[in-house]
Amino acid sequence: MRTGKTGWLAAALSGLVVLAPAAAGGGKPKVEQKVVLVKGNQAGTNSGYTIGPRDRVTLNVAGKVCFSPGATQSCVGPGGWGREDYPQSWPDDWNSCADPEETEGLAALLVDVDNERLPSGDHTTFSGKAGLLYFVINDCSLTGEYGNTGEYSVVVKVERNVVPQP
Ligand SMILES: [Ca+2]
Repeated sequence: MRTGKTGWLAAALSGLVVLAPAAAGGGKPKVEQKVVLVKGNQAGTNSGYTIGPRDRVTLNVAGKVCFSPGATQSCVGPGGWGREDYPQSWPDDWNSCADPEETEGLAALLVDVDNERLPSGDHTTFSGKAGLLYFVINDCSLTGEYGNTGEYSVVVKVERNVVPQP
């Protein structure tokens, strides 16, 4: 009985010791991580993270989005289909509408923070941005005749307050 009580007290105290540095704002930086699924048929997907200029964000992206129904050749990774031959290879898709960022790959995964966009590729790391972290599928035809299937799976890692103030 007595040993049990001491054991519990020791456990509680060691818990306090572990928590103390974080509560004091020192120690190891805070790291948050989760997987966000970005559907190919949705224009924007909220990551749920609001980031600050001193946060470092690291993204690792897997998965495929198919930008034209029933065409397996249209299935691409997060870099999308190259712009150079898009009009020649997919004339009907190309004619249907204007994509969000016409310099980036078709159906590529774009990162959007406060309307500032950059391509994620398979992997990217950035800092110095502030706002809600969104993902955008770079395709104007998300549903219907030229609609999309598939999704990207994004491992999002946010390290809080690890870079100097820009
Ligand atoms: Ca499409």
